[in-house]
Amino acid sequence: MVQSAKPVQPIWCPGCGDFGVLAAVKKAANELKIPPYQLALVGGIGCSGSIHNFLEVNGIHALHGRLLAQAIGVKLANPQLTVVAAGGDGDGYAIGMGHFIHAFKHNVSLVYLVMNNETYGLTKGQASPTSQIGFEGNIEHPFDSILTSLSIPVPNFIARTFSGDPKTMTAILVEALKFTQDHRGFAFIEDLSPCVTYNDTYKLWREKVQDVSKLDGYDPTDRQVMFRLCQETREKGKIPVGVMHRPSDAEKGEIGLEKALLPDDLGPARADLSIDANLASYTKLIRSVT
Ligand SMILES: Cc1ncc(C[n+]2csc(CCOP(=O)(O)OP(=O)(O)O)c2C)c(N)n1
Ligand code: SF4
Ligand SMILES: [Mg+2]
Repeated sequence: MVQSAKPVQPIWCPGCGDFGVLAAVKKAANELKIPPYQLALVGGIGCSGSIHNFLEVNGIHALHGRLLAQAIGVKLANPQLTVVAAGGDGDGYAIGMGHFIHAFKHNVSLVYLVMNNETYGLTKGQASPTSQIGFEGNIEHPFDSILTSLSIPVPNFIARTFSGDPKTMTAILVEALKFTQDHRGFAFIEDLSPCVTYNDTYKLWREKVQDVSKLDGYDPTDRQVMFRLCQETREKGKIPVGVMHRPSDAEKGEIGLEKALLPDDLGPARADLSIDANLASYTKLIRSVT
């Protein structure tokens, strides 16, 4: 559903980590001076996915697990928009997992922001793909989105942030937004965003987060190094946060899929489809089928 109404007050529980994400989106958009009409926010289904209702921007409430498909459609329809897809860990890593993996490969220039609270918040706290063993009877190992994304050899931007550190989160979001505005491809950020009602992990995550940029050998242009650092950090019982992949200068350039498909920057939303402007093409098309 495309939203045109004025923003409303957040409906989140007081203290929900998603407030930190909302504040970071506002600050980053202000810092980059993105006017509301240039920003499109595609929300998933879940507490997190309602974020677009609380900002005066172009907003779409997508189907559960399908926000990336819709966000990609928005960017390809109008590549001049800055596009952010925002949803939960259930939305992105369960029903939406197929779209998640393919988004790295498609490499369309948009920011995908996953608010990971290790639970299905909206439906009252069931286990999600990132839940720890023992949470609500969960007996499966938690999924790690960063290790997965580092294993896909496409020059995407990859990061993990924590709602308890809004300053760093805003700085990383600014970098990710710029990356997509420069048509450099897909930018993925997983934000650790505690659900204070069903899985309050604030205290635990404060103790566990490890800034990867402080680790010996940190090099976000080298996937192998970052995979090893993240894996070692996990084995020590810590959660790696920070920028995990930032393509090297050699990989720079306008390589987002929208550039390959629409080199003139004009998507169908802004193209002149009038008969006069396209008479030669229409004639050619009709002749080819008659
Ligand atoms: C197709 C479909 N399946 C299931 C649901 C029920 N449902 C609504 S939200 C949700 C999960 C929300 O969890 P998450 O994506 O982690 O978001 P959170 O609420 O934690 O922010 C589910 C399973 C649905 N709305 N649509
Ligand atoms: S249920 Fe959890 S995720 Fe949903 S608004 Fe409340 S604290 Fe946030
Ligand atoms: Mg969730």
